[in-house]
Amino acid sequence: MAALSPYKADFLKASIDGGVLKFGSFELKSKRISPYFFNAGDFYRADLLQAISTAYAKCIIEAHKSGQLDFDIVFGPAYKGIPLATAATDKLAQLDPETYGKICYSFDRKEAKDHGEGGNIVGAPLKGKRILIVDDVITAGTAKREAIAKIEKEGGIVAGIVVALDRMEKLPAADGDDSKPGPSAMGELRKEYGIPIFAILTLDDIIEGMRGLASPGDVKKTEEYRAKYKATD
Ligand code: OMP
Repeated sequence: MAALSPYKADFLKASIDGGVLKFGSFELKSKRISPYFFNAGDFYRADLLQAISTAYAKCIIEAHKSGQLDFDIVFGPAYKGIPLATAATDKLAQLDPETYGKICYSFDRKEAKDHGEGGNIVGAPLKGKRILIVDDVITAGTAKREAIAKIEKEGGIVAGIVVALDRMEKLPAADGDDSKPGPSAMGELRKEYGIPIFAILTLDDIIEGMRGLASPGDVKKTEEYRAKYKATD
């Protein structure tokens, strides 16, 4: 496998050094027990926020330049997506003010507000605009489906999704038998909505980059987890 590009390698190192990417034993939303966990809520220190916003911005710029992504608004689903989308918008304008100086951000409320300005959305109105969803992790894709539904209800057009980590896992089997091969959440979302989805890091990237940064035991357990749960696409 090719070495990680410099911005991905920097981001992985910052995530491990900052304790955002942890190794151990963690129960996921899906109930799978994972030897690693990425908690985007832990990017709360200024230098870590800089690291993640730089990585999102570089990933978005790369996707934009490749012609696969065009957008007007960066949308962060509540709660964890909110600081990520806001910081990414700020970083985009810092890195390339001419292209991204007028890009907007927006996010949703978990509870609808019925007084004051009301509504479910804070920030730029979504109606008729191309929306880029910025979120933390894709495992089964449920959280992204909810965000897409909210955006479409507001009249926005979902242009794409950028996440910090694609865990590359097969969707949980309907019959509970996880030993069979299966498609990924990312692949299914791409097909279902016809939108491009980008990840700063994938599980393959983590395994490639963690050697030297994590213990050989953690590398081995993460490889075993990948062998068990990696999707076919
Ligand atoms: P889905 O793609 O909808 O399953 O959502 C993934 C969600 O799982 C994230 O938004 C987190 O709440 C949580 N999660 C992590 O934050 N980090 C991980 O490494 C793994 C998970 C997870 O539970 O799968």
